[in-house]
Amino acid sequence: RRCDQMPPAADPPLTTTPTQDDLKRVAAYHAVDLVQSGMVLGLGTGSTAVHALDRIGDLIRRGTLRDIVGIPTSTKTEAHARAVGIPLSDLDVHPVVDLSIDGADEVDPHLNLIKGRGGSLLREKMIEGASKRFVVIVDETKMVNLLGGSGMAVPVEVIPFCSKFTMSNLRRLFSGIPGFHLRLRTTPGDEMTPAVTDNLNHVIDLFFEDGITSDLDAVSDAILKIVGVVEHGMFLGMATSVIVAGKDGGVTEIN
Ligand code: ABF
Repeated sequence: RRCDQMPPAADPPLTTTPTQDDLKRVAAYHAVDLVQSGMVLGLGTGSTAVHALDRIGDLIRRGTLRDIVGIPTSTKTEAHARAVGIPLSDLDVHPVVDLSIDGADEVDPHLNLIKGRGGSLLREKMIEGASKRFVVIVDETKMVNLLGGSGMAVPVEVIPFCSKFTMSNLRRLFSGIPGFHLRLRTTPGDEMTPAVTDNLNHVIDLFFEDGITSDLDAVSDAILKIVGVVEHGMFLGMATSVIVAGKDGGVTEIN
């Protein structure tokens, strides 16, 4: 892997003591430096990606970026992109995406990712998988040695029909792994109601206490084989590069 220090983005927005949100913004601005007029862009979801949306909208308004088409990875992103003036489309009309920019929950040294804490993993995977280039933007807290090792769940999107049945099949699949547990994601503030994704599905969060120590592709295949599973939040071998903003103000691109 190459690891390059990046020069400052066009408008460094940092104050003297950067907050985590400042770092997210720095990573996002660096990624937007890669955007060129005429591109079809995959627009990510989450608190890091939102800075990229704001920046793209700003550059469109200033006339620096022209003829941009954005493909949003969630209804939330769609609304935000519309509000900041990014023209929108979808994969049916634009099946090839030039560049996608999105955050992640965890990034391992091989640039494998866990995504989907925000519940948008299915559309993200479709759009980012259709991208010639997929640039991930994170602050340094997202870098891990082993996926799942920071206590982050691997989200699995499942159809709502008998999701408890699907959950037992997932439990059985990982029953031999010490410290493994799982739970149906619920709506914030209402533990009785399952959370519902943009695709009207449910999410089961898988927790691997010591991180995922077995082969990631094998884990991925095994999850996808369970009938009722729609997709999971492990994005393996998909990222082209990862832009990491550090507390020391340095920005690194790993590819
Ligand atoms: C989305 O944003 C998700 O896939 C991922 O869960 C999340 C990262 O969120 P944040 O940038 O808010 O930390 O892309």
